[in-house]
Amino acid sequence: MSDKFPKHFLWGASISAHQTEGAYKSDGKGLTVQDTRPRDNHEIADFTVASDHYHHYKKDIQLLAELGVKIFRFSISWARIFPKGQGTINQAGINHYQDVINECLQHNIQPVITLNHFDLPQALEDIGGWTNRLTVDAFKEYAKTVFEAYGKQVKYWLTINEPNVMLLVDQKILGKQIPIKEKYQQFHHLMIAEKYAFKLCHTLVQDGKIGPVPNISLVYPATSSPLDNQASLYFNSVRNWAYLDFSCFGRYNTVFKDYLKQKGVSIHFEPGDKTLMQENFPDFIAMNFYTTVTVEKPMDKNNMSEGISDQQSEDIMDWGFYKGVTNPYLKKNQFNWTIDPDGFKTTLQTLYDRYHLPIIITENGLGAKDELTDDHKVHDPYRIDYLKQHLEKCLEAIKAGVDVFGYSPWSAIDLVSVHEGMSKRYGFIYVDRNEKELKQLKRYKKDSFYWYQELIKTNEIP
Ligand code: BGP
Repeated sequence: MSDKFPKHFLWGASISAHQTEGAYKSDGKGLTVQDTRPRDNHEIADFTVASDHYHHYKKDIQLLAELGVKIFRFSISWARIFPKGQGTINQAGINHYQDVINECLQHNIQPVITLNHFDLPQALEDIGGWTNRLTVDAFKEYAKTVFEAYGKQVKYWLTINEPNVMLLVDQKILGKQIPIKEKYQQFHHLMIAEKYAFKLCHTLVQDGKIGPVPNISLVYPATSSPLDNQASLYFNSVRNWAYLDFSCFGRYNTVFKDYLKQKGVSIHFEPGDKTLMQENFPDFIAMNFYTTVTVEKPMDKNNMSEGISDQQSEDIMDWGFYKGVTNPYLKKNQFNWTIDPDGFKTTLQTLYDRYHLPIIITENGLGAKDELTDDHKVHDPYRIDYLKQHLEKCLEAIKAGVDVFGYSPWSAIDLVSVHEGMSKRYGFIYVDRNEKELKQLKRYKKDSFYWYQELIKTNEIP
């Protein structure tokens, strides 16, 4: 087998609505939990402007066409379609995404649309958010509306971005602590909402394909101690498999159920949930991957609190179950996330053998403090290096039999990072957010843009 990727491999680039669009109140959009989220860190740039993709989408898509991508992954802001989360449709919101889709198709780029990426409409949060079962009904209404509006043109759909991270392990994303009893009920409601999305997509979108979007960080035991191995089993089962087992097998795994039992939590099922979950399944898995984590069994409760962010091993803490530790074998990026291309290959192999579904990588990339030079260049060899190493391992996984049909790294253009604001950039395209430039938000191609362009053109890693 050559070093080329499969013939019709879907090369792409990804973004989400709230991290790029800005225009947070324009054309009838309602507020979302990301607009109202408390920001304790002034490094976190506000989302009201973000990269102003809302007004720059034509330019951005034109740049993506120049890059050569076959797919563009973006999310729809639910609150642009339903400003109150449900009820009256905002036609301006429908029209906006129709324009974006048309623009993509004109450039032979297939949209891959995420239904919801961390930005629940605030009006639904006000009635209890995902704790309230009515939010599932509102999501059904929203999903049906967008499938009907765009289903003739858009064939690839993603459900809800990373419910596993957003709810189970990283409360920073929502900017608040969710009481433990609500947390797992919310998770169940998200799982049920996703099952409705599978069902609606398969009913309403001819030839439509839909998949879950987990963030997977493979978990290693810190040592060969049986207890550390048990800690990694629990963290893997909760963080990585609880979501996908429900999505792909229609059940929660026994380790997750035991974890809930030990925490004294139970999940309430409504009549009909069991049938729904056992009859509706995805067509593929859309995987987000950045890093791996290493855990040990926590033995000393002194000075330990519940972890709040899980991409940095040292922040992980769940007393009685697992505690994150430094992995001495792995390098880290500027933001303390481990870099683990071999772990990426292992993850792809593990995922494929567990679920037997085609995989598309919908996020992978390096967040860094990029610098714009005086002559408007961005030299980002570290990003090229990260992507190259991961793609080499991806190719090895494909050669070993894993069905990977696309790669859509994070991110197409610079955007507001969830944890670090604009100081952490991922894009192939630099967005100048200098005070002076704020009105224009000019775009500049980074070195990685040209590298990725070459890769797509040749279907081979340069
Ligand atoms: C994923 C999210 C993205 C993105 C990414 C990087 O979990 O789906 O929205 O933000 O993580 O995280 P950060 O922005 O904190 O670097």
